[in-house]
Amino acid sequence: MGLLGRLKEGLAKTRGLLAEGTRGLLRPGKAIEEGLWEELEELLIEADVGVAATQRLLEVLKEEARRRDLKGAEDLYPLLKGEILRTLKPCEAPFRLQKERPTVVFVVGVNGVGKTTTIAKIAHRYTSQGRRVMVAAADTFRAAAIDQLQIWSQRAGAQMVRHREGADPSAVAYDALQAASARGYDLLLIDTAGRLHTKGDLMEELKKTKRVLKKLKEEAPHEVLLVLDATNGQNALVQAKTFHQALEVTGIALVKLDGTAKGGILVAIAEELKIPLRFLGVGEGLEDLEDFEAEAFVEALFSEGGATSKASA
Ligand SMILES: Nc1nc2c(ncn2[C@@H]2O[C@H](COP(=O)(O)OP(=O)(O)O)[C@@H](O)[C@H]2O)c(=O)[nH]1
Ligand SMILES: [Mg+2]
Repeated sequence: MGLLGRLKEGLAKTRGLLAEGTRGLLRPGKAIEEGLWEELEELLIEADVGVAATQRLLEVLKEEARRRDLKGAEDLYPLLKGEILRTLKPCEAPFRLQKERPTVVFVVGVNGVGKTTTIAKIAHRYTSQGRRVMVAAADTFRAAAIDQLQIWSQRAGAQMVRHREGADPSAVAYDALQAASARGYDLLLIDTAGRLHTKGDLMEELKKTKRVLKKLKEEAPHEVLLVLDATNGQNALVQAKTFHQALEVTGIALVKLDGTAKGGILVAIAEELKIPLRFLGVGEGLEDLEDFEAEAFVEALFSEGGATSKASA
């Protein structure tokens, strides 16, 4: 399946809610009147677009409708699609390796969001391109977490640095960076623990690991990649704010976009955080990782694919 195909498939449920919902609402024959705005507002909120983005989208649409003296709701549909694209576009900044080796990616996020899986997918992408990838098991909280990363790195063809369970995460990260630098690895991905973000000590521990990396190499980490689970909806936004405040997140991977109708959260993230969206996760396999491209995303989101589609003109 092609790139856009997989993305389209992953976004099926979000599309059902957001695109088919708005197409149903903004259909030919329906007039622009007060009730319509309320219905549209409800729909956008339900699709997890978030309060801030919803309010702004409505303002822009109302203003355009006034300015152009629009009467039919169907004229709002392309405007909405265009405005969502404009909101997402500034966050389009795909992940790239640095010229100097290794590019260091510090991967953070709440427990269970998909950090380890995403690391495996990124590792796989680069080993497939002939790059040398190292992963660091700095989630030392449970032995099972270390073993899980080991299995994934083997499958992805990446080298792994591990210490025993309960070891100091900073020490693992430090050793890995030293090894990756000495041996000329292209990419170092650091896995971390994600016990509840409400516990202050997790943030302190992560901050410490970041400091330790910096001590060894001024530019490291090149990326603080926050993994967010799309199925968490608005809660993902809350997590993002907490992590960003503590760690200055430089990139986001939004995963589990498959099988959720909450893909609209991407619009909320773009509206409120303006942090580059590096990756989209659309499944549990090594290949299920996409770069975020605003046009492709909006196309996939508003396409009329599937059995329920009408023939497009
Ligand atoms: N459907 C789906 N599941 C995912 C995706 N990414 C991760 N998962 C699943 O989420 C669960 C937790 O992932 P894991 O990487 O262990 O999370 P971590 O605790 O943050 O390291 C696993 O069952 C993964 O298979 C995704 O993009 N789509
Ligand atoms: Mg993990």
